[in-house]
Amino acid sequence: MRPDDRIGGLVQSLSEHLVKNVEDHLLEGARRDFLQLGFAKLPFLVPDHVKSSVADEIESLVAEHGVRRGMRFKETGGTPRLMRNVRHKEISEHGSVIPAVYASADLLDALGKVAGEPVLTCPYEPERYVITELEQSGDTHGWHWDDYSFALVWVVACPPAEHGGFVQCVPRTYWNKQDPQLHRQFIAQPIHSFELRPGDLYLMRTDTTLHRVYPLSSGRRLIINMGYASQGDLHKQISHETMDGLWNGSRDEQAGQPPRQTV
Ligand SMILES: O=C(O)CCC(=O)C(=O)O
Ligand SMILES: [Fe+2]
Repeated sequence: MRPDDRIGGLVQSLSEHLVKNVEDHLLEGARRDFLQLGFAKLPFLVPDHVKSSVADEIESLVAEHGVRRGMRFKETGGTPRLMRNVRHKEISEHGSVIPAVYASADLLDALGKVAGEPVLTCPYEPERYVITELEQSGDTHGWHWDDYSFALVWVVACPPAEHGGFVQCVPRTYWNKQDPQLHRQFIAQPIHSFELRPGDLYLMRTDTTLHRVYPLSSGRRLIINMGYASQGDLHKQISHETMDGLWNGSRDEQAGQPPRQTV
């Protein structure tokens, strides 16, 4: 089979699965979670063989193009990012399954039912997809918000919660990049925590949900984050300090200071 036919076949079988197997009550349950928590697990959204093809591509991209990073951002209160990444540029140059699945019209349509509003491909390309691997003790994607409204995260590897790697979030919070006040957000509202397993997907309202990945004590966690925009995002002035810092080199790295390993 030619590569293009294989990718076309995968996108087609994702569409058929979404139409035939993903019943409305599943999307309605996810919609309720999403409204209440800013987070909804969607393991049923994608058939197993499409998950495997995406996972295989992620594994080979991280092996070939993964770059170790350690950074902190004042815009999120100095929280750490200790991880290995593959950026949009390398994924779009060397990947084929991920870019095709990302743009599937039927996938966007299903996500729109969970979000309760249209879910659009991200106008800022570096935020479309990023692979993140946590591989060392203390690795974490520290507390932050994202610039765009939605993230669909596909979990390829994740340790049991005893070893960290679960997601925590505080919905209905607003990002003031000049003064993020993380402690005030934690005091004002409860933090919700969710265990994830390999094969899970989740959708998060990432611009108004403060979130992080609990630091790993052992094991390995590998995900791809697919970022999507709302219609409102298209009219906002969005600055990209944390994304540009994260994926183009860090201030800590540039200053030659290894980040401290704190939680
Ligand atoms: O790894 C995760 O589950 C979340 C990733 C994330 O928040 C991000 O890439 O912005
Ligand atoms: Fe995020």
